[in-house]
Amino acid sequence: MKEIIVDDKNARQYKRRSLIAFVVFFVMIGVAYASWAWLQHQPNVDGAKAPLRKGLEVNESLFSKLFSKDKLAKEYPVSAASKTPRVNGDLGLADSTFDAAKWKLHVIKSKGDTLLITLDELKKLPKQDIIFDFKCIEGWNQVTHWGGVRFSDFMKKYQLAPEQAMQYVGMVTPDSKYYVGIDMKSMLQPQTILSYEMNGASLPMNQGYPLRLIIPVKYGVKHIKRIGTISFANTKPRDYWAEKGYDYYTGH
Ligand SMILES: Nc1nc2c(c(=O)[nH]1)N[C@H]1C(S)=C(S)[C@@H](COP(=O)(O)O)O[C@H]1N2
Ligand SMILES: [Mo]
Repeated sequence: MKEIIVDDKNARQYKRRSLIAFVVFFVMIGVAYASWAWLQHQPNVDGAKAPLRKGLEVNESLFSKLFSKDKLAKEYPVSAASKTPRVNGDLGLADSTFDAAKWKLHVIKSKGDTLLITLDELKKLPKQDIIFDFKCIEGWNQVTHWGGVRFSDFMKKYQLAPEQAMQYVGMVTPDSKYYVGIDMKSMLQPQTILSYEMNGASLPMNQGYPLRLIIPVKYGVKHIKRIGTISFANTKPRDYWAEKGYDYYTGH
């Protein structure tokens, strides 16, 4: 008799637990659906839902803190560089009215006045070569060889100290179709160059003639080809791929 009572109690307990598990399961499905529905109603910020953008921003500040000015990309011997580097991305390069002979780099200073700088003037500054593993977020990488002027030397030469004290650099193609925003710390890395040479020769048109950015601590998206204008800001300049939902920072 005693046995039966115990069994009965166990069975009741078992039934109750199954019921609880069942209810919890459906409540969780409900919560998951409600969260998803809520997210759909959140505004977009820079191409990502606001709460997710917040997550990206937390990542970003974490990375900027971990990232020190001395953390350089690995360099390679000239012999390791690809002879025929891959061409990827032509936004901002298709403008048929672009006249390479008339190109000048526009530098918008913090007070609003603009410097116009020719390629010959840039070539008079000390030349820096860099051979590094170029990485694209699409999943390919390649050792490539570039030459140009260090961004930090460029800032010194053109007396851009007030601008250098600002937090971000914005760069735009002459036709405004491609644009990047980059933190000043990364721009001032000694490996970051305004590049006018690839494999010791003038930049090919499709790789950004006459001037592109090479910034080895960042993924390919930030290496803007054919820079038209450089500007400075304490708020994030527009960034083509960040607006499509990619991480603004994209360092590695
Ligand atoms: N103007 C411009 N610059 C650009 C791009 C672009 O579409 N337009 N694509 C970027 C991307 S995604 C990569 S991976 C590199 C590729 O450089 P490459 O063509 O020299 O390989 O350029 C970057 N710079
Ligand atoms: Mo890329």
